[in-house]
Amino acid sequence: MTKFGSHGLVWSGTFDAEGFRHAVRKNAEAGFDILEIPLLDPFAFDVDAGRAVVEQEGVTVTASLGLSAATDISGDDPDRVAAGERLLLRAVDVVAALGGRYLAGVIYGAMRKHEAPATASGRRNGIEVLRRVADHAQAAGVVLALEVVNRYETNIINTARQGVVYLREIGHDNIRLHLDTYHMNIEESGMFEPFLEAAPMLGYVHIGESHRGYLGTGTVDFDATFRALAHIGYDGPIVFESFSTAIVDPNLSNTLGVWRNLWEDNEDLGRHALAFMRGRHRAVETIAL
Ligand code: FUD
Repeated sequence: MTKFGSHGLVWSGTFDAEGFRHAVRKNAEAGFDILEIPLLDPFAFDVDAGRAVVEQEGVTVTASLGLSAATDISGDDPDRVAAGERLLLRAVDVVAALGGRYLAGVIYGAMRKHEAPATASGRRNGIEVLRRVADHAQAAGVVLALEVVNRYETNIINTARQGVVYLREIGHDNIRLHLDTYHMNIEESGMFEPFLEAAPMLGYVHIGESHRGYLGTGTVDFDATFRALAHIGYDGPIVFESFSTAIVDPNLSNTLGVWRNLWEDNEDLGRHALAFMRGRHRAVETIAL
């Protein structure tokens, strides 16, 4: 059975014990099976409090993050590369402690606008770190999923095809691809073929609209998206992601350029998103039968 989730920033801008519990409850009330925790600073996350929330509320979590300039593992500054490796190892430990199975997002380099292409040596640094982090994750029962994002957020992988090449280069069976319809809508030539191309490596999917607001009110071709997911028999997490100035995490919101208020009522947004995704998902399943 396909599991649907939502990104934590739909519900809360903070992920201390109180913010986390609030997000978990709202996420469950809206009917989602999974909550994705934005784990940009895993050292600030209170693991004991987090574990208590998970046990009390009975939620399934995943986590995602984007590295910063100070933790860019795909650069040429050894201190930053080492800091990035420490951060990723800690993020894996947090996910494992919460009983989660996936660490996703821009975990292969700094999530920001780069002013130049990645260097060959920087790219190699990132790959070496990822292999070690993937070993550590594998031992902890956590899968890494590298998110393909648009050109303003990485200079490493902007398309599914580049993601496949990159994963082959890394050559680690505990690293999967993470595709996001918002980014695909900017960089890909369509929404069907990239999923087919990524199929054998696809481990995580974000469903986001072109303006990152209500699903179905922008330009993303969700019919093609869900047809492709059904066609390849994708059965991993499908997580709704949306951002508005109504809920702000100063770090993540500023990095992603969330300057517009696309919604106020996150309960309505979440319920709508789940119904929308389930509806498309069922429609293509019915056709496939
Ligand atoms: C970034 C993005 C996100 C990000 C994650 C961090 O544009 O799409 O998935 O990596 O939200 O929590």
